[in-house]
Amino acid sequence: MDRTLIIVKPDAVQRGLIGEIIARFEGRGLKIVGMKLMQIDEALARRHYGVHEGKPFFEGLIRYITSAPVVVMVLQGPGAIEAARSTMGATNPVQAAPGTIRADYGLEIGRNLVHGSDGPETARKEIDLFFREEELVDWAREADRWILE
Ligand code: DAT
Ligand code: MG
Repeated sequence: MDRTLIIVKPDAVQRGLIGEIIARFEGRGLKIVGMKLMQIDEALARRHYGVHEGKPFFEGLIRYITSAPVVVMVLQGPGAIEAARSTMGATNPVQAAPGTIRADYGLEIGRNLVHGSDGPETARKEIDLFFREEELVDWAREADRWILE
């Protein structure tokens, strides 16, 4: 089963949108197999966003993601990466489709509320970066037979 790493970013936590954002993913049928509130330190932020190092927005991105607590989650389900990305919407909230998290709650690319892994390899790397194996819970959800054929 596919897994993806989601981060409810500092702006979303500060704005009281944790529950709203989790509900979008949960309602869609993605299963939460890991979740915690934490404050990302600079070293972890630089590793997580390593692919963007050197870009003009990089230092601002590091300041933003370390500026307040975040909620990190591992979501599981068929096509979890793509499903989560489409629920999030485009990177720039003004270009995101209405109904997506970023469109419904955001206006600027630097305050876009939520992170989701962009591919299977990134997902594996990001999950390892944020969670120890024993922090992930492999549980049977009773509703699965009504969500998954
Ligand atoms: P995504 O978060 O949709 O995967 P990304 O991986 O390209 O987008 O970029 C990571 C984050 O960096 C993104 O959520 C917001 C910020 N960012 C990306 N491009 C930016 C830009 N041109 N200006 C400012 N911030 C940017
Ligand atoms: Mg990305």
